[in-house]
Amino acid sequence: MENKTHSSALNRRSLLKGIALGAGTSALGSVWAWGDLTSKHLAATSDPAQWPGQFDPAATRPAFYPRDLPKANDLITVFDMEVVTGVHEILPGVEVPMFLYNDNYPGPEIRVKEGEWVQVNLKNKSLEFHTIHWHGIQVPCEMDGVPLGTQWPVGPNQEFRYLFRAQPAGTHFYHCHYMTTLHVQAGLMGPLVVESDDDPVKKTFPYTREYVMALSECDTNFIRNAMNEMAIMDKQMEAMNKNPRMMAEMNGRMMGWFANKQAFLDAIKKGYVPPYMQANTGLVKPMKPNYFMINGKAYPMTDPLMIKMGETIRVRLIGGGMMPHFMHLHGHDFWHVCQDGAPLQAPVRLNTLAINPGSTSDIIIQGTNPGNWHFHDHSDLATTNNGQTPGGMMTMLMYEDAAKYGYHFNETIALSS
Ligand SMILES: [Cu+2]
Repeated sequence: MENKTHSSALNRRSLLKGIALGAGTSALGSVWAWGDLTSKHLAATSDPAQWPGQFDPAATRPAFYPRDLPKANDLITVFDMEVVTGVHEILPGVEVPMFLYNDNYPGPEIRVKEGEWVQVNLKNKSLEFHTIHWHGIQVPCEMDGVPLGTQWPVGPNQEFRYLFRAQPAGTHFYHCHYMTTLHVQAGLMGPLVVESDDDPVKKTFPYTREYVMALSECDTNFIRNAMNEMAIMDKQMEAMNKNPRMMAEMNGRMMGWFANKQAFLDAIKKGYVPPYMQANTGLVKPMKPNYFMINGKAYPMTDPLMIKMGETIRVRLIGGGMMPHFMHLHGHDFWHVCQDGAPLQAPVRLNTLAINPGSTSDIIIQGTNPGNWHFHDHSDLATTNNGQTPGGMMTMLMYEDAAKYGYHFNETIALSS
């Protein structure tokens, strides 16, 4: 088996050498050190033996007991996270009212080491309720950020301290868990990367650069309407807060909060009409997303992935929205190495990968084909800006040293085709 792989690699190299010779003595031929920069180079720098070979049924067990508390001398990394109401620019001229973690969409990247204690001080400077859910992290239950499930939602001017140990290693994210249809779409989502010194991806594919791409989409008409409705409701809430009797009367009616299932069923017997039985009261209406973003920006404002010939890069893809996205890379195959943070049983060779809502995928791209290459969602809807193509969830894999290999590129920005 080993011999067969080896000889087919040799055949592939000699075949390519033949093509280069056939091209004659062009300028391209003189710098085309294909064998050194690709096959030989990649074979020398990647080591399949470093990949965990054995399926381990106990792998889902947290490395540290989640309900432990920090000991006296343990180091705790502290992050301050403030939720504000602000404006996010998806594209020049497309400014959307949003809730923002630290005035940013997506929220700031949290990057910590596996096992490290993380404290996040959430301060709510908006007039709505919020939480933070640590998506994919094995937190103690009280830190899971589910309003009315594991904690009270954090109200205007209130604070909540999250404390947990960063585990397991891998690509994760965080998001608000209160009224998620609006709050996550309207800005409250950010990357969370847990690094490990014992990372099979880094060991197998020693990469020199990495990129994080949070994928999301939004219906700007829905967001604008909902944020306006919220602003009106917030004013009513403020008035109610000044009138405790009114607040008590509204509890369990307008908000629909009950102590338990029995209390809910008792209320129905007494004539309570749940919100979902009333016409047009829900915030969740059929969405028509019209902007599709990578790290909060749509094409042509997305950032490219930079690479060099012979370089290996890691891309962490986060499904931070409500739709799946089908990321396709031109001119290359890549290795799908992790899903939801954890290494796959074996890396999978692909050129298109579905990133589902709530899921993360890590891929390895190897610099083997100089040029500038599209990397985009292959669904036609997601490569538009408000119905205009091209746009949306699209970026480029760009070779910094492409000119050295005879490829010259004049940048053009197309806003309609
Ligand atoms: Cu929220």
